Amino acid sequence: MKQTCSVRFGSVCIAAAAAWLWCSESALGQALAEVVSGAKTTLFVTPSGSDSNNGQTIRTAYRTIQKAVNSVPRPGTVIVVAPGVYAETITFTSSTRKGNKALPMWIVGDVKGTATGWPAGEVVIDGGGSLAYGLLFNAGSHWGFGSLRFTGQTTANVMTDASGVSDIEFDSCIFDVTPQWGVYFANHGNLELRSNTFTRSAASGHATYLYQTSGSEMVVTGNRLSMTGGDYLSSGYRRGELMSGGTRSSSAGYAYGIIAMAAVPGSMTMTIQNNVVSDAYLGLYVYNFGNKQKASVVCSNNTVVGCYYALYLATDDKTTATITNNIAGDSYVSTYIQSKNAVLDGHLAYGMTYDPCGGRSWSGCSYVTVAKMGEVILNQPPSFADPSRGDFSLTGTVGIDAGTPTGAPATDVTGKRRPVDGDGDGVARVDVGAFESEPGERRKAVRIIQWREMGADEE
Ligand SMILES: [Ca+2]
Repeated sequence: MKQTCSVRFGSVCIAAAAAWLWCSESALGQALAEVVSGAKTTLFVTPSGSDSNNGQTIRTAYRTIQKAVNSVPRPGTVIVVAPGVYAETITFTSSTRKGNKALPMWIVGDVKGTATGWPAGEVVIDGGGSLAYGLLFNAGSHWGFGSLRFTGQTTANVMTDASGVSDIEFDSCIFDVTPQWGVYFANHGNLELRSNTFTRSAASGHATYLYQTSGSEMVVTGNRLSMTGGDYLSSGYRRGELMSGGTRSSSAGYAYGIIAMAAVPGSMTMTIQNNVVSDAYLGLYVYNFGNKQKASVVCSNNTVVGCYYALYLATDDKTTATITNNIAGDSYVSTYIQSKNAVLDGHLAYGMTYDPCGGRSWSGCSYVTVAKMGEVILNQPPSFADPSRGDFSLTGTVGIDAGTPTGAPATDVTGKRRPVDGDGDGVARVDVGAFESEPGERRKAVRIIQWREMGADEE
């Protein structure tokens, strides 16, 4: 596939995927620092450690994360991992100790070096192009993972297909999506994905596949991904092309962005907010069918562009849905909603290659079935600050102060409080999309945390 190299260093192309390897300071810093400081027990893993140590001090650290996981003495244990490369698959089995709701376990990358005294740097779980998984859950509950980078796996960065895996959280991690899957979670219980970044340099691979069949809660907030790196709108998805003739699942043709599905025995809430997705076959897919009791979905303030389907949301009649303040644009089908008990409001749709509603009001359009249709802004393209670098903050007037308070998260994808009075009329209103803009704010450059060289065949 011909791609444009937007940034060069000498003769080396360092653009595309590289532009996506950034994350918000707020997400990386505070919450995980609190996790470390609140630990009941701390175990350490460093590149110079040894698995014959006791892991209880930095000087007596383990070498592998697996050894630390196997040695956890009690709930509330935090495993602090020093910057470096860890070439292993970390497996959770029925004999792995479980946390509980009050005292979860955490594995935290000490990317700033403050907890281990090591020089700041990434904490990389590296499959080396030969290991199938970075994390493999055959069992396990109440484990969290923060500030880790997963790269070099061949099948999935993170995998479970086992019932009984529940209350797993990923916060501020980076997933270099494998040629098949990034986060593959099926038949699991409660799951939270917060402030993670997904990148892809291979020609195939899906960011997520989430299908929850037990528990009561799924949270997917503040994640960012592009299936074509920084080559914004370079894929054929928005023109209705599937690319490379792929057919389904792990093949090249249908790159999934966020796939969030649930069918559980009890009551269920899904919260899908502040995600930024571009250039995928299915950008944001929310599917809530087969629940035995009442379910609710809040899908708000997401920015999804450059897809075949940008926002695709379908629920059964037991489910109520709040679908507000989303941007779904520059896509073949921007919006497909089948959710009888849904409210759709503050919705910005534009750049529809195929417009099933014929450019008219969406009332009565079979592609959008909801109980209550609020404001839909049609065919007014917003102006994004720097989308090829993942910065989809609004710089023009379209979409600013155009949202509804209903369903809006209290902060935006960067952690900024919302609403802000972005149009200067003295009234603070929520913006549509994942970013909340200041009036006349000079955009702060996103923080690039690592460049990656692109393969020659992609130049
Ligand atoms: Ca605003």
